[in-house]
Amino acid sequence: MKNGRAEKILVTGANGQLGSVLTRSLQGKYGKEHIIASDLRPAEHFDGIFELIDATDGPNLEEVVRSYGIKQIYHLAAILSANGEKDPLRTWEVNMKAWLNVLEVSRRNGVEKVFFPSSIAVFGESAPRIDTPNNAYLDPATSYGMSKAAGENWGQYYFTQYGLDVRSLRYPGVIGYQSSPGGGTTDYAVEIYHKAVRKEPFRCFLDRNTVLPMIFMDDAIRATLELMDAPRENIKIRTSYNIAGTSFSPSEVVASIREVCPEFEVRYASDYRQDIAAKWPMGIEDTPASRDWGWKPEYDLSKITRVMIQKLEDKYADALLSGPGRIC
Ligand code: NAD
Ligand code: AKB
Repeated sequence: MKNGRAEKILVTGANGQLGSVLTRSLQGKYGKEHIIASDLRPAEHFDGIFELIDATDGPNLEEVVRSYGIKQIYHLAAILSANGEKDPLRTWEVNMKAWLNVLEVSRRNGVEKVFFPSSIAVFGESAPRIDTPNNAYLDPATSYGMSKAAGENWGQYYFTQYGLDVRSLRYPGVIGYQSSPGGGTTDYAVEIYHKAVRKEPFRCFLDRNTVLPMIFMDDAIRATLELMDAPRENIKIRTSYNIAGTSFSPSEVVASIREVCPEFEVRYASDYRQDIAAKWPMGIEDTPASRDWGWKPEYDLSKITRVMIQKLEDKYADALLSGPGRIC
């Protein structure tokens, strides 16, 4: 906000799981006329300003940034971990090229603040898997994780070399009822709720005891906005901040769902995504985020389950025989 007037903000990857919810939150906070949503694909049922941008196309990105006089960019466009392993070189190419375009276009065109979503995927076998500290050694095992680790360092580089106010969070797996996940290793933890509410059996692609860090969408969005609102001098970490939400395994989420839907059926059939998950932390330590800008999560597993089931029951109510509130 400058002189009481909201600045123009660009969101890349705005059609995605996080991007679609973040865009609506930004519209609510700053006004629809100040938010420019963008993605590779046209947006469906979107109310607001939308531009088709392939973030790997620097001139296209620069033209939009100039024409709207963009002052902040939330760069969410990326290929995620599981899809990323199907074509690792393309994942590196897309994720790195898009991010370097965002940084360079920002530097050249007076963009003041940039958000980069990193991930627990930056950690690999050398980091402690329990309470992984912010400054643990990074040896990611996926192309996606390598692009996020390199991306964090590029963000820090543009901050130290050019003073660009780059801020970043390492999100755990994000769970929300508002949107569908886009090809990650933690996607099971969203799909499982949809299956439970639709009374369909769930085939889990991770082993039952694989504990991973997770965060509820509302916490993830609030963390993003709180980080971006914090005074510049409070941001001591310019690579990326760990943020913890909660941690659980597939069997724990199943138990939590069965408290509400006792008939829920699950079969375990792990695939290549189990190998990715096995090298990620089980829980991350986020003291720097709470110390520097006051981060505190609000959702644990039982609260996530309660809200997911309630909201998805509402969503599917028309299609379900038992009607709202009586799904299980
Ligand atoms: P998603 O896959 O749901 O959405 C990504 C969006 O980016 C898609 O709409 C896709 O069309 C778009 N996109 C891909 N390539 C593009 C390009 N070249 N130009 C423009 N748009 C392009 O992902 P998400 O879950 O919304 O994640 C958003 C960001 O947050 C990503 O950077 C991701 O790495 C990060 N993140 C997500 C999670 C999570 O659990 N969702 C966890 C950690 C980090
Ligand atoms: C993925 O599984 O790829 C994402 C992430 C944790 O970065 N959800």
